[in-house]
Formats: sequence, structure tokens, C-alpha cells
Amino acid sequence: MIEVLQGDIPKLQVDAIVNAANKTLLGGGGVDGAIHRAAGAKLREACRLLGGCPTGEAKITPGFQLPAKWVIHTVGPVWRGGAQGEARLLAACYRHAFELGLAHGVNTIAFPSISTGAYGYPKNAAAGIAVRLMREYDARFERIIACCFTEEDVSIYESVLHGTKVPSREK
Ligand code: AR6
Repeated sequence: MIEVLQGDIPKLQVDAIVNAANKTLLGGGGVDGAIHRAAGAKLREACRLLGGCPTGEAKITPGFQLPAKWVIHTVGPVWRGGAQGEARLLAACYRHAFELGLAHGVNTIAFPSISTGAYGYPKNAAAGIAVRLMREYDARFERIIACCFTEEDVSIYESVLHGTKVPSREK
């Protein structure tokens, strides 16, 4: 089941939360900063051992002090106008996160809106990609949560899910 909710992703009681990280995996601002603050210093140590992560891929660590058992770290594309493979890379983030979750027995998983903060990806187009991949994996998870930070993001996801807004062209 795909659910849209407004909230602070580190607080969610799910098997795995997804982090919108950067290639170093050593923490940053936005949702990444919030997850690291809530999980504690051991998360940073675990991330350091991973040696970074290329854009579009994903790596997993325990959740440490979080209610979530796992954190799946993925690196979204920086928006550069849309002709630099951004849509393909963003879809790859969701796909790799889902596959890692499946490999670790995850049944409930929550995503932030990857790349739509500091990385500047247009929100409607990004939600279109997120929802497409969520639908593809829906049957293999008990709960898939789109965890939105703002009310505006909730309405974007709701309209994409219910087909009231056509997302921008993406692959
Ligand atoms: N819970 C849920 N969503 C959140 C939270 C939260 N606590 N905080 C922010 N968001 P961003 P990016 C939303 O910038 O664009 C970091 O510094 C936010 O409103 O966190 O992928 C990394 O280290 C937005 O919708 O991630 C990278 O350097 C979404 O999360 C870079 O930012 C993503 O915004 C990654 O940029």
C-alpha cells in the first residue's frame, strides 16, 4: 500500500527509512542532517566505512538510535536542467533502495522526496518518478510511505497518485 503523509522521517516506525544523501555519505543538511542527528554518531561511523556512494545507487546501514531498523542511503541527481540523465538517475535511486530493502527483509519503507531540496529537482516531476517506482514495487511491500516535509509536497504527491495532475515528462 502506498501512503502519503506529512512528517519528520527519522521519527517513523518502519523497517527502513531512505536518506537523500550526498556522494560522501558523511552527512549534510536537509533530511540527511535530520537523520544523522536522530540516529547518533554511530551512523556516521557506519557510513564512513561504506566509502561513499555514486549517484543513483544505494547503500544500507543499521538505524542505530532510530525507530527504523535500517537506513538506506541513496544519492539523488543534482538538477541540471533535465538533459543530464536526471530522470533515469532519480528512478535508479528508488529502484536500488527498494531492491536493497527486499534483500534485507524490509516490509515497511519510507522515502523523502529525493533530490527536491538542495539538489533542485522540480517537485512535480520528481513525485511522478517516485510514484511510478512505488507502484512498481507496491505488491512486494506491506507499506510504502512517501514522507513529505511540507503541506505543498503532500498535495503534489496526492495529485500525482490520484491522477489529477500530469507530471512533467520523464522516463
Ligand atoms: N523529513 C522528511 N523530509 C524532509 C526532512 C525531514 N526531516 N527534512 C527535509 N526534508 P534535501 P536533496 C525534505 O535537501 O535535495 C543534503 O545536504 C525536503 O523538504 O534534504 O536530495 C545531502 O547531504 C525535500 O523535499 O535532499 C546532500 O548534500 C527533501 O526532503 C543534499 O542535501 C529532500 O531535500 C541532497 O539534496
